[in-house]
Amino acid sequence: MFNIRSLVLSLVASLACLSFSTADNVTYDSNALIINGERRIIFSGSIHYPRSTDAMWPDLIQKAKDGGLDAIETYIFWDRHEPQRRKYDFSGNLDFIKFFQLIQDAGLYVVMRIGPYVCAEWNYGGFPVWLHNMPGIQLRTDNQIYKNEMQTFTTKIVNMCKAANLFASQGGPIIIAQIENEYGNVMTPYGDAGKAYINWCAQMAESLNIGVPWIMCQQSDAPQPMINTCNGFYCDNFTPNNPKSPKMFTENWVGWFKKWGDKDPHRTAEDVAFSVAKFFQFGGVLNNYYMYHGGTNFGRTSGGPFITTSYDYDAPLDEYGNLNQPKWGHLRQLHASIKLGEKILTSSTRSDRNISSSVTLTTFSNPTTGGRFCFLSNTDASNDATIDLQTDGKYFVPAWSVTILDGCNKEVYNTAKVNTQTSVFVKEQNEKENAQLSWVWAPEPMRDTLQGIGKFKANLLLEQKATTVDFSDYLWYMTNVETDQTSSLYNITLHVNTKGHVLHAFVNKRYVGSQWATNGQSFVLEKPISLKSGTNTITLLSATVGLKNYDAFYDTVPTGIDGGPVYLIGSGNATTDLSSNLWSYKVGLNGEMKRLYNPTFSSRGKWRTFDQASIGRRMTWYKTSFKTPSGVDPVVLDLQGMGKGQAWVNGQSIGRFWPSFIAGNDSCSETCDYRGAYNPSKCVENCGNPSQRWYHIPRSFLSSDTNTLILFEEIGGNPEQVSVQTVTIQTICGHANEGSTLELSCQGGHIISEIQFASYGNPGGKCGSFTQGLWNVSNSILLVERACIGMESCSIDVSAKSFGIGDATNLSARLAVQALCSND
Ligand SMILES: *[C@@H]1O[C@H](CO)[C@@H](O)[C@H](O)[C@H]1NC(C)=O
Ligand SMILES: *[C@@H]1O[C@H](CO)[C@@H](O)[C@H](O)[C@H]1NC(C)=O
Ligand SMILES: *[C@@H]1O[C@H](CO)[C@@H](O)[C@H](O)[C@H]1NC(C)=O
Ligand SMILES: *[C@@H]1O[C@H](CO)[C@@H](O)[C@H](O)[C@H]1NC(C)=O
Ligand SMILES: *[C@@H]1O[C@H](CO)[C@@H](O)[C@H](O)[C@H]1NC(C)=O
Ligand SMILES: *[C@@H]1O[C@H](CO)[C@@H](O)[C@H](O)[C@H]1NC(C)=O
Ligand SMILES: CC(=O)N[C@H]1CO[C@H](CO)[C@@H](O)[C@@H]1O
Repeated sequence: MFNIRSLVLSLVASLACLSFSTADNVTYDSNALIINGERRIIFSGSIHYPRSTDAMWPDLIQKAKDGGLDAIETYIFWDRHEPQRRKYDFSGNLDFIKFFQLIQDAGLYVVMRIGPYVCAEWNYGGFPVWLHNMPGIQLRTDNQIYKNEMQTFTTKIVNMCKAANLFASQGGPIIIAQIENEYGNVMTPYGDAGKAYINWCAQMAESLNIGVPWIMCQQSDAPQPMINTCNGFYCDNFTPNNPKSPKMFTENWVGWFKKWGDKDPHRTAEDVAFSVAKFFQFGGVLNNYYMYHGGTNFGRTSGGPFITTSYDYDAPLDEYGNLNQPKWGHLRQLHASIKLGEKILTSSTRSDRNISSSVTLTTFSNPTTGGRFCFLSNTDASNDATIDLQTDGKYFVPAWSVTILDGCNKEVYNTAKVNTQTSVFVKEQNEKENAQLSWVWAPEPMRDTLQGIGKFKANLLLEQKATTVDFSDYLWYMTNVETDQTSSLYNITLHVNTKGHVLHAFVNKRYVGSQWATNGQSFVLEKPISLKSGTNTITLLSATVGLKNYDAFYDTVPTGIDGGPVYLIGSGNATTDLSSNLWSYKVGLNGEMKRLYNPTFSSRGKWRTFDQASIGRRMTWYKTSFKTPSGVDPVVLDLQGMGKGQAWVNGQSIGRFWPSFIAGNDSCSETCDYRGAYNPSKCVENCGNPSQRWYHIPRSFLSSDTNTLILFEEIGGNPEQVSVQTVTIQTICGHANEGSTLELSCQGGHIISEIQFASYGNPGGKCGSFTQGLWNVSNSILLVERACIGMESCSIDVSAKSFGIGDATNLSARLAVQALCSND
């Protein structure tokens, strides 16, 4: 049948296309992304829009641009956008269209990784849990029910982008899109169905006609024309499966994620730069930092089990959006240096010459223009090298570093020579009104559940996420046990097998104990209990702490008591199996249902005066108010002293907290050697302290004056220690070599108020403990003070001339500075 409406629509659509003369044509070959005929190398960085607030986006995007990025990458988070089937949410920090438009306004491109499986240490890998409950469904395989849902969601996202003209082919910023995610890593157990699924993904994606290339990461058998790409710490050895595909590094892990109980990960700026430089040395075309800004897992979005609320990732922009120096600046200089060679790198033949077993000179030369660009790498993890390139010069290449030679004869960058400032942040409490917060508290109403009264019943122990549909972290399992005169009532053990993540047990309304496994996996709770004659009520509260997000069939991994078994073990090991008793169930906490976390509804709670007895209570709500700290510095909540729970500011969740979970104290060391292959246990910090003590309160969550803070405490803590603080840059340090410029900068409107150390000569030590060397220019401090005091930022020429000792450049001379930033 002739369809006049679709004809009109397609006319309108083609007219719309015509009117966008700025449409970008994105193609590629093995050496370049080609945008409107221009051969490009692309630096990109991951910023996940729901891990910050829309108010933070413009600043993050600007800092990414200032850092020398061409593009911003993000996943699309299905579980947030479709929390209930066919009920969508694109509001607030889920408005990815606005995020993309802001990126375009800043003049940057977008790499859109739809997934819609995203992993990302995100709750359930980004899948909505209702998907799991659809009858007959199997996720990430050749299953029609799943494929229909995936196609419906993917098409919706693509259509939203098309409607807003966001694809480069329409004049928009999106230059690349991704379907699926790291499927190749887990594909084998899915067998032939997995292979069929990945082919279907490719065809489905292609059929959406977006006019820009599609990629699949970690998919070595990616069906054409999908471009397979690499994720890891180093990808210089990676080769795409099609010789015509550009070599792309979709996830260069700049640090690592953190779990409750973990130390703080740290990957050095030198090693990240080494990884990137080597990638371009061996023909890389696009490098994406995962993450560029990691941000925060607000609410219950963290994956798991046991991913922390902070997703800082040791990224170039820290959790709060501050420059993480020297990483941000060192990479910025790297980008500028590689871009010097962009034309040559994207249009030349490459030749490698092994100078020794660990030193390689790579030369890109353009036969037409005669232009040359070189990388000189030293992959030895302990020995520096001095390389004589004859007429092209002599170069000192430290161990585990790459030197970039513009024109093959001028060192413009070395990955191990850091010329960027280090910034040291402090957290401080500075509003006198907030010095002593005054609290009230309310017990979580548990009368019903402690009496075994739930909302529905079953003769088995249910799997948790299928039962709660992840509406809450909490599921109550309750049953009754009758004892007659002949049963023994004492010395009984309650024995519960659970798949995790945390379990609290009560018998006859009395708390008998809690337990969890250090890794969030299965464990057995065994507690001595006493029964009474007659009816006894056993109440078990199971809590999840982020649903699993990775591995083959991860989505089917059970949580909660799921089948148990649950036993009562009496004298002589007489065992009563309660697993197929009649169990009563209730999803969530009464306080959650009443929305006690929301100031508008919190009057539904029975708030009581705080006294010493209010400290250390399990299953307790706490409420206070605080004044918004002045200024623009990021605001954090110091939850030292609290146990485990969730925190809300003015009704908005700032995430789960668990500061009582202490990181092990065994593997931190004072020194961190950037040399040698990185792994997440290398250079860790914060041993023996809470895995996460501070929790970000985005300023957009705050009112102009007074705010309500509400905590739910599950295991007991002391709110008297809680404090509202700001994150302020305090000390900045810089270290630069002869011939370079040392740039120093405070952030957030602060100025340089004191030069604590300055030495032009051969100073030693590091930030916080610089020392004078064997020689120095005695008025170094005066010269630096003159250039910097009272300034937000300053730059100093590191040369003999500017330090007044003539023109003779002393190649070994360096300048080290330590300065204080302050408010006035
Ligand atoms: C896009 O560019 C490629 C070459 O890079 C060219 O073959 C193709 O015709 C161009 N397409 C459009 C629509 O301009
Ligand atoms: C240089 O050495 C590496 C191994 O260290 C080898 O893979 C590569 O082929 C060598 N390149 C040349 C040009 O000899
Ligand atoms: C319970 O066991 C302890 C030893 O484990 C024993 O001393 C005590 O008498 C027992 N109580 C009863 C009531 O059986
Ligand atoms: C009860 O079982 C435990 C562990 O299975 C065992 O160590 C213990 O000896 C048993 N006790 C009796 C009295 O059988
Ligand atoms: C490290 O932790 C262990 C147990 O967590 C403790 O016994 C030990 O004293 C701690 N060591 C230091 C140096 O803090
Ligand atoms: C240059 O550096 C050396 C040490 O490497 C030092 O002894 C010498 O005094 C310096 N020269 C000048 C002109 O400062
Ligand atoms: C070895 C040397 O020259 N040290 C000098 C460095 O500068 C300070 C003043 O800033 C002098 O006190 C040292 O003697």
